[in-house]
Amino acid sequence: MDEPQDTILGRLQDYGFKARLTSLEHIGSVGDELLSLMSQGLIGEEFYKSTFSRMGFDYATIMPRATSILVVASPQPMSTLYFEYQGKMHCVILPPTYVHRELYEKVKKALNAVLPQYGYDYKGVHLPLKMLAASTGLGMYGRNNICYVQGMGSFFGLSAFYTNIPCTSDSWTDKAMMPECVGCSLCIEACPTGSISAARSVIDASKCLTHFNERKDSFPVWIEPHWHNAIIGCMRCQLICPQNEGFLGKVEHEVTFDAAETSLLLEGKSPPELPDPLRAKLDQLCLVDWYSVLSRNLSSLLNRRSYGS
Ligand code: B12
Ligand code: SF4
Ligand code: SF4
Repeated sequence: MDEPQDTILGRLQDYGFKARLTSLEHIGSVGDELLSLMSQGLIGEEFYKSTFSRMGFDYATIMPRATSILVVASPQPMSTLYFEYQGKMHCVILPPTYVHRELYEKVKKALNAVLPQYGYDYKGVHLPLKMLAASTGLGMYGRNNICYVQGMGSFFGLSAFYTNIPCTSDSWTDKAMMPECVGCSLCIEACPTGSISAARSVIDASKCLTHFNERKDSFPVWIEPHWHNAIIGCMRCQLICPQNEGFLGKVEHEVTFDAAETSLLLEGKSPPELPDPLRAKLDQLCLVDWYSVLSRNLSSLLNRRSYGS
């Protein structure tokens, strides 16, 4: 007879997710590895503090009865946004994972439908997700440091949950880079900021375009206007990757902003001042969460395009 773990993972697969279960005992080694990366200078101290100090390593306070960690990959294609500006329609990418509420709700719906039937429960937790996916064999790293899952390319969101599902067959394994990366350097060449390097396996996150366009500070002068390619984040190292070829045609949401809406966004009016239909569009796309950088990012993209650079 199948163990509960196999039945549950199979049921989640029927919902379109890929998932792995691992014992809670590995949580300490994830924390240790991050500390070691920091001591080797591969991740900065400030980045370590701001990103990982608020993560949920302390499982006892989150779910005292937890015995395992469930890592879930949920497919999510890009979305395309159309902005009417100066008499032209401009198509702009919203990369996978930013429409996060919808993604997370779908996973939770599946977990709620499956786990209680077998007498188990779960708690969502903020942990280093790529490390967990790679360490459970759910995915493999690309040279671009993005995680790839079979059948999804890199177009998916990851989430992790503490659970009390007994981990009878632990999926913990050595992390691996995709074999296809050997001899390939397309993402290195496509990265406008030089964040990816053949010499080190960890990207220089402090140079990544996403690092800058997700925060409010003005862009450093060395960032060329024509590098901007998405309303938030950057798609260059994923769009060029041959491993994503089969996943580029799908679009999750297509949303149009007319000239008046584009102009309100560029003005950076505060969300309560926006008309309800515009706020609803931003809300659906989870762009309300990124509102403080939206006007600057949109202006960088539209002006780059207007001047044709
Ligand atoms: C902080 C963060 C960022 C930072 C720093 C990124 C970074 N590389 O660390 C910034 C703002 C730059 C960023 C950018 C992006 N991010 Co981000 N980010 C995160 C966050 C919050 C933590 C990531 C983390 O743990 N970093 C720490 C480093 C040390 O972890 P790591 O990369 O896994 O480290 C290993 C590899 O570098 C590695 N390695 C690489 N190759 C190999 C090969 C072998 C064999 C081995 C052993 C190791 C190895 O060695 C390290 C240790 O093992 C997660 C969400 C979460 N809670 O996990 C999302 C997350 C990782 N981001 C995500 C995404 C989508 C992006 C962007 C693509 C966004 C976009 N479209 O613009 C870019 C991609 C940049 C890139 N090329 O990596 C997704 C990843 C989905 C996926 N398919 O991988 C996540 C999981 C969010 C989510 N909920 O889905 N991100
Ligand atoms: S572009 Fe090439 S090297 Fe980069 S992640 Fe894809 S297969 Fe690997
Ligand atoms: S997301 Fe963009 S800037 Fe960051 S590593 Fe990939 S190509 Fe480079």
